[in-house]
Amino acid sequence: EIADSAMDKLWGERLELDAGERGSWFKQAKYAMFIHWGLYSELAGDWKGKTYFGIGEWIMNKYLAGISVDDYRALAKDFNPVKFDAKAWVSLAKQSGMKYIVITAKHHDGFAMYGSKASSYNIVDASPFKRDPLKELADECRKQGLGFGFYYSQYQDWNEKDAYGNAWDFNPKDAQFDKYFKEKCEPQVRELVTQYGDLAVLWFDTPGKMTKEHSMALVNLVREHQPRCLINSRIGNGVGDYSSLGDMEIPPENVGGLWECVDTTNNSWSYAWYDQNWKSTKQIAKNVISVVARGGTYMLNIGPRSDGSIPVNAQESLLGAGKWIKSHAATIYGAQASPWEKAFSWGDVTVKGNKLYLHVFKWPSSGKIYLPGLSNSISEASIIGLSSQITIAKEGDWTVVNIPKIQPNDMIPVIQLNLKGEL
Ligand code: JFZ
Repeated sequence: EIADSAMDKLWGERLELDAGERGSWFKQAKYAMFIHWGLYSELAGDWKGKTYFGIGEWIMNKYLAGISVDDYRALAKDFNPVKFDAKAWVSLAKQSGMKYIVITAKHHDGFAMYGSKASSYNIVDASPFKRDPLKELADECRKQGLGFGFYYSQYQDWNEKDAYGNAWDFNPKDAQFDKYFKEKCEPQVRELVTQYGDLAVLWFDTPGKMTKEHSMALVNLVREHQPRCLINSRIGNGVGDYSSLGDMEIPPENVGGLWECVDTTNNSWSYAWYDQNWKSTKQIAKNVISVVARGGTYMLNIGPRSDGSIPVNAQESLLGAGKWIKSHAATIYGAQASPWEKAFSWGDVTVKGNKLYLHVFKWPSSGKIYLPGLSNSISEASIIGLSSQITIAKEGDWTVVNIPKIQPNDMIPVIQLNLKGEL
């Protein structure tokens, strides 16, 4: 539990944002991979034999293990992800149905996971690995046709005494944020937007007390070099392109504007040795559907180990969900929010043009699905990928969809209704 009142405004706020034409690809993509990977992955939630449950990438922080800067920096000497395989990571995302990848270039701990000239505290210069894994990922994403983007902690940097939120004192009196900003933050963001090809997303985090000038300086830097790159709302001061909602939150009702829900495959962002709470294949598919049905994008995180391997349980759940998503692609990619604005007891609805997609999470044993207030008549009804018989009846204001009493053989069956006329 983080109690410091200085943390109050750290997370940022929910805003309705829209990037206009620049956001059109985002409305299509709908599903992305988030990756938290850094020196904290090496600790995996454990410091000197004690486990700190919860937010593993925060383990250095004074509210968790309170690791000194020197002790933490020493972790870099052992960071050697010999099993890292950009091709395998990108293939996993692709086969899971994800359309872009966002990875931690620098988290709050301040360690750059790429070759940075602006700070020698980076994987190429301070670790035995010597390679730039993020360059390899960027190139591989381009090769396999996925988008690529960076997470960058612009405000908190616990390695820098001038950045907000150093390891012991969140707001030291002699801190000169502008100095950190000019000497590390800006130069590193410049590296990221100039040395890795086209970026889909620059994902900032915990804006805290960022001034509008500082937020805008980063926005302008991104725009100058990457005019098509989207910026998330955690840049602060309302100047982003799309809104990142609170972590792991699927909103109960439709949300307008461009937004995403960020979530994890288990309960942790970074790799945690103890966390086996893996989401099932069905849960992941359900979450993708539910977020799309509310109007958003789902960005689902994995936490690779420090050796570069990805827990097999995470891979299996993702690939299982991917198999379902790929065989129901039309109901997810580019689909829009449910006209009913919230979920039904049996499932949830997405829309494309004059087509309604009824995703049935809990098959009703009555063999009937009731849709309230739909005035259109229906020209065609089917179950995607199956030849089951479906009939439609109207009972007053209700449209009754008559389906088989037994669930057809699909993890989440989808009933497609083609409407006559506009929705
Ligand atoms: C931030 C980070 O502090 C955390 O380590 C992780 O990277 C996560 C994705 O983002 O934590 C947050 C940020 C915002 C909220 C919650 C946790 N929020 O808005 O609810």
